[in-house]
Formats: sequence, C-alpha cells, structure tokens
Amino acid sequence: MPAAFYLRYRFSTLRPNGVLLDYTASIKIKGDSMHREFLMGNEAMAVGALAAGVNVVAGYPGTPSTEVLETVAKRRGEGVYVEWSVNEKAALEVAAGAAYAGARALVTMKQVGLNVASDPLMSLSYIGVKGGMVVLVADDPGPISSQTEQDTRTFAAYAKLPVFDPSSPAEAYEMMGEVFALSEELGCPVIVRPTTRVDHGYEDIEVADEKDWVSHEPEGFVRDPSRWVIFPALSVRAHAAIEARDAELAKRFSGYARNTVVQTAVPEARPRLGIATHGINATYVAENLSEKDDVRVLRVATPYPFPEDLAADFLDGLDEVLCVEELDPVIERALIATCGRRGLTVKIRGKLTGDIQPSGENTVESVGRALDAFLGRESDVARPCMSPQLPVRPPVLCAGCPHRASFYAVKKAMRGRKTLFCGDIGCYTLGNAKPLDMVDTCLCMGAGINIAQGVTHVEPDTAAFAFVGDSTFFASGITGVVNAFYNQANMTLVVLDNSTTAMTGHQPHPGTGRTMMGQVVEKVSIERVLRAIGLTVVETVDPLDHECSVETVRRVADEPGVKAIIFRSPCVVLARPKARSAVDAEKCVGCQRCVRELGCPALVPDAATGKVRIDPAQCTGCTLCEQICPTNAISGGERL
Ligand SMILES: Cc1ncc(C[n+]2csc(CCOP(=O)(O)OP(=O)(O)O)c2C)c(N)n1
Ligand code: SF4
Ligand code: SF4
Repeated sequence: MPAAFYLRYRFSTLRPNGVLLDYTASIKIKGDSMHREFLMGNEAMAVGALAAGVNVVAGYPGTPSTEVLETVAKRRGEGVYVEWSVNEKAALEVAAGAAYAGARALVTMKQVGLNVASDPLMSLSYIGVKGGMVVLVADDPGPISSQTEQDTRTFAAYAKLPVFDPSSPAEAYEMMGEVFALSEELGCPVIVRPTTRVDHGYEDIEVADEKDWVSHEPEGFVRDPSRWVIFPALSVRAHAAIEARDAELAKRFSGYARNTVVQTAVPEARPRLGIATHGINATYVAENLSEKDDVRVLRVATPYPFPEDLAADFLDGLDEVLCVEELDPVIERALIATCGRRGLTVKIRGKLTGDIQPSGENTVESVGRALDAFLGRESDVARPCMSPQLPVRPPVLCAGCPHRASFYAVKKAMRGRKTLFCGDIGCYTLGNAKPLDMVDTCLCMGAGINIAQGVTHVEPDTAAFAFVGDSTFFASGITGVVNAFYNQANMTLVVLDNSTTAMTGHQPHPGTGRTMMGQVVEKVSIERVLRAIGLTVVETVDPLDHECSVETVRRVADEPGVKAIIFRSPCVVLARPKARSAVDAEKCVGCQRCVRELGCPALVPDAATGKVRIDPAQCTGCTLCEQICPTNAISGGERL
C-alpha cells in the first residue's frame, strides 16, 4: 500500500537490510470497495478517522486544524459523537474519557492548543487509554496564522508519545487507521501532526466506501482504580514501562513502511550524499531531484520514537547528509546522536549548520536552492513558476465590524487619560492597526485579563482595560476574571461578543446556543457568569450605538474594582446589511474625519478633492461613520 505513494518519487527503493516491513495494522481503512474523492488533507484525516471506526471526536478550532472536526460533523454516521469543546484541555479530557471507556477517540487542535492541553496529555501518557486515541495537532510553519512556530514532534518526544508526520493528504488518510490500531495495541495516545500544506492541500485520493467503514463497539468503562487513578507509585512504574516501550518502538518503526530509504536510479550509483527529510518537505525534495542526482533519501514518518536502525542503514557509506526540515531540527539532532552512538563519521548538515533556514516555512524554491548548494550542481531542475509578487495588504477589520465600533467608543471615552489596552487572540487583535491603535498587548488566548492586573500592580494610576472575544472568554477568560475579582484588581473587562468564533470560521461556542451535534441548547450567559463571580457592574451595550457606548465606558471605567462592559453585536459576516450608507457629496466637506478615525475599508477618499465616497460592495450599513460625520453628510445605512 505505501509503495504506491513512493512511486511518485521516481526513485528505486533501497533498504540495505532487505524488504520493507509493515507493522500489523488491525484497523483496515482500505475496504473491499473503494472510490476516489478530491479531498483537503483535513477532510482526508476526518474521513480516515470515520473509516477507522472513531466513536467520539472533540476539539477546539484553530488554523490549520479546524476542518478536521467540521468534516467529521458533516460526514459522521448516527453513532459518532462530535463536539467543539470549550478549549483544548477540555477536548483532550473528553476524548480521554471516551477512550477509557474503550471508544476510539479523536481530539483535534492547532499547535498552540497543545500547550493548553499539555497538563492532561502529560499525565495521560502515564495513565494510558483502552480504546484507540489519536491526538491530531496541526503545526503551522511560517507561522502563517499562529503566535508561535513550535514543533509538535518535539512536544511528542517530551510527552514520550509516538508521533506520525504525514506528507500528503492521501498518506494522512491512510495513517489514521494505522495510528488508531497502534494506539489501541500500545494502550497510549498517539499524536498525528500534519503541517499547513498537508492540512490545506488537496489530493485526489482513494477512500473506502462508507459501507466498509469499521464499526467499533466500545466495551464501556471498567472500574479499576489501580489503572485509572494517577498516583506517584503508578507513575514510577509507568515511566519505566514507557521508556522500555519507546526503545522497542524505535526498533519497530525502523521497519514501518512509511519510514523509507530510497535512492536515485543512477546506474552503478554509490551515493556519498544523503538527504533526510519529513512531511511535506519530502515532496519538496522529490520535486527538486532528477534521475541524474546520485543521492540517497531518508524520509522519516515517525520522528518519535526515532527509527535509529533504519537511519543507521541510511547513513552507511555516506559522507554527508543534508536534513531538510521545517520547525525544529528534530531529524538532524537524531542523526547526530545516531552517528555519535554508532561511531559513524558522517557530516550532518541542516538548520544547526546554517544550510537550511532556522525558522520559517520551506518552499519548493528554498529547498531547491539548498539542494543545489549541497549537491554542488547547476540547477537544471525545472522549477515551478514563481508566483508574482502581490501588493502587501495588511489584515484589517472588515467594513462594519462591530469590534471597530467598540474600540472606537473606548478610545473616545478614555481620550486624555492614562490607559492600558490589553488585547487578546481573535479578529479583535486587528484593533491594533491604525487608526484605532487600541491593542497594547497580546500574548495568548485569555492572557490579556491577567496582564491588565499585573500592570496595575505596578502602575495603580493606569485605567486598565482587557478586551476579550466571546469564544476566548469561555475558552480561557473566565479564570482571569475570577483571579481579578478575588485579588481585588481594579480594571475594566470588555467582552467583544459577536456571537460566534469569527476568526476561525464561525464555530459555535457555549454562548451561541448551538452544538456541533445540531442541538439548540440553552446559551451560557456571559452576564450571569460575571455576576456569579461577584461583579456588580456588568453593562451590555450595542457598540453600533456610538453615543450610548461612549457614555457607558466613561461611567463604568470610573467604578472601583472589577467591572465589565459587554459589547454585543453580531459578526458582520453573519448579519447582512438591510441598506448601505452613502455620502452626499454636496454636504461632505472633505475633513476626512471618518477615514482618519475609523479606518473602515469601505470609506474611499478622493485624492483630488479630499471628499469621501462609500464603496457599496463593502459597506454593511453599520452607520458608525454616519454618527461621527460633523456635517451629517452620510446617511441611509441600516443593519438587519
Ligand atoms: C490556544 C489556542 N487555541 C486556538 C487558537 C485559535 N484561535 C484564534 S482566535 C480564536 C477565537 C476567536 O474567537 P473570539 O474570541 O470569539 O473572537 P472573534 O474572532 O470572534 O472576534 C481561536 C480559537 C489559538 N490562537 N490559541
Ligand atoms: S456605514 Fe460607514 S463605517 Fe459602516 S461599513 Fe459602511 S462605510 Fe464603513
Ligand atoms: S466625515 Fe463626513 S464630511 Fe468628513 S470626509 Fe467623511 S463624509 Fe466627508
């Protein structure tokens, strides 16, 4: 089965120790009847999990992982339970509980989500599971849409859990059955870590017909405190067992068919140079090699436990190896260790030697340049045409976004005062852009509320505001408010409630009253949560009512202690306009106050006259500009 994948690399396969071995995969996701589908990598993994008989799927949205769970929700059969959990820690614990009860469970998140879920994951590594449990963590080289460029392969080694690194949507689909089988066999969670180009790349792949999907009946939870209750005595035993298991697994992975050594088909070749790679980089390497290149290639699909025996076979007879990797130099370090342990004198090059860029995403072009230098060749490999340089377009809040109105109201209300505006993660981070310029700090989800408290301990005369989105409030904001209230902080919490998780594609959350199973449920009220914590000043305002918003901020900010304003107005992508605003050119005096103060992309100044017109294709009729124009030149807007 995997051989077909490697045929695309135009190499003849070579394993110095003989035939490629596959470990037993008890979950067959290749059925008797197959069909082809053009799938995104994330869709492929979702379908792979369903075909492998997954029973319970939980996750928290985050690019580039989000579509996995959304596809499960769309394509699941009756017996499959799916939820957007309140955050990644909750998701991982829900999946763990299901796996304790013998279910096959999948949990999905982006790489920074694993930081949130790391507490249960580290302990779960010791406790283990009964049903197969797959932890799907999407990494984001670049980063393109994340705070960090962390590498889940490194995290997996830290957690001492096996990790699989797919290099294409088709392989990611096939791996799902293998990892569920392995997890069940070993009794531990297994991590799958695709990167953005595998998550979001499309491929025409062969998948099992639905009638052939595995049906898995969980045994149910069997009470056994000696197994499910973590205590130091259990951890002492478990740690020793994990070390032994991972050493054994490293040997076994040397025979795993997706860990491969291949070499170019140059007649009489005796390559002295090797390339070690992984994931999507394996495809970039293949794109950049031709039959003329006399080179041996190691592709590592299981970076932890590292398949050292296979790596030693690969290194045998080579002078130098270039490690083509993204994020951490995981393979590079493992090869250096292999050489050290086995007394091999092969020079290992890569990120640590400056031959591969130490950070950022690799491309076909950047890998091509690195290979040209390493192989000492004039490149005659036809490179795919470079995409044209596009104008730089910094991200901005959408026209009519209610977050703009909220920021503008706070800005106006607090003008002239010593303030601190702590932001957070979501669309509203874009409030940092000029002309709003309303985000002084942004660290990670939920952090702004605590950072505001920290600053005021040092600067008590600062009026501190913490802006948090509704999804972020539920994910990791509530504990910050409890901390503030309990520790007698003096700050204003501003919840920007657009009734959705907008940044990641409008997923439901506890405040929306919808679940991923399609149920309409009681909303968790942000007001009631805040009052239950003990806040006595909690005001809810429509940010598009500018005057009322400014007056509320002025009043609330002067209250002592922790107080809250909830700016509630639906995301503009979900609330279409009834009528758009327009500028009366006769009345417009060209002062450009609307443009200078709001920065709405629908407001277009005329370079010659200075007068402004409104782009009807973008305007959402939010009326904010109407409310601030000094000559009442703008009118006509209406929101549904
Ligand atoms: C730990 C973590 N998990 C997930 C994400 C991905 N993510 C970025 S913003 C966001 C939530 C945004 O929703 P909300 O707070 O409601 O703000 P909105 O975008 O709707 O304005 C999520 C889940 C992340 N950055 N960090
Ligand atoms: S009404 Fe004004 S501020 Fe609102 S979207 Fe239209 S142009 Fe922008
Ligand atoms: S604020 Fe009013 S008068 Fe000034 S430029 Fe905008 S539309 Fe014209």
